[in-house]
Amino acid sequence: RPILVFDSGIGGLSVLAEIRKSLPHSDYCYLFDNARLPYGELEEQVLIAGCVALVCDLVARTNAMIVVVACNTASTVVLPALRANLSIPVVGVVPAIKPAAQMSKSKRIGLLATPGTVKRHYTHELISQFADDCHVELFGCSELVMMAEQKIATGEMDMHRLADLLAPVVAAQLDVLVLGCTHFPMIQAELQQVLGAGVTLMDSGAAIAKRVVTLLTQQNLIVEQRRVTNEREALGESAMQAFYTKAEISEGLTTTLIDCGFSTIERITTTN
Ligand code: DGN
Repeated sequence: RPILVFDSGIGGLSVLAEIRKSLPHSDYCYLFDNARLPYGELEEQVLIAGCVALVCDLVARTNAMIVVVACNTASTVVLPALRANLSIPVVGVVPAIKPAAQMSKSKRIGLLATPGTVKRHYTHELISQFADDCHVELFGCSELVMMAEQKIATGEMDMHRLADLLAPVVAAQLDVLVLGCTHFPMIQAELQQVLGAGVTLMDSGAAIAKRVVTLLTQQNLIVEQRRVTNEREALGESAMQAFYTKAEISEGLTTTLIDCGFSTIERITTTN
């Protein structure tokens, strides 16, 4: 039974990479909901209804044993509805506000995420609960999401545009910046180059991987997996499937191959 990881685009691959460090021989399904990208611009109810329909359909088709919502924007609103509709564990992403506040020396930290995530009540609760001793600056930017998508599709990144977009972050003089969007670890080197070595970047990938292992261990699913995947382990590979939203599949398509570290998966994008 696979681990189903999903995001609006390539961002969740950063989370998948962390999970795979702990569970290298599991089977994975990765869902790109490109038809609705970027999630950061969507109304809450639209996001909830779309994610529930899509994920429930895929869980039924793949017999997934756990769902990882590898998207901060979706995690801020869809988890209760998903859990109400599924009988398997659902893990969400939480921006790394707590460890960032603990690590900060200057007590000036930032959250770089989508416009949706920075305005959510959920995020503000997290800040008052875990970072009340810090000055916290919030930056919402959808263009960075699209730049990360572009980088993975073409290998190109406009560093001048990136510097312009990050100018307010540089000006805020922070010592820790939370990457509260799973797309951003995919452009971590470029972000670090613009922000300089004095800013520590923190994401939640490792914490999510730990949570997945804990939940699967509690349900004895890791033991089952090892037994089932023995044959594949001997071959030194892990199975990977990718899915796309139906809307996309029905339109004019281009194909991009993404090397996600252990398997090359195909990504389909609409052209019209
Ligand atoms: N990767 C998603 C996140 O972590 O919020 C957002 C991408 C998007 O659709 N804007």
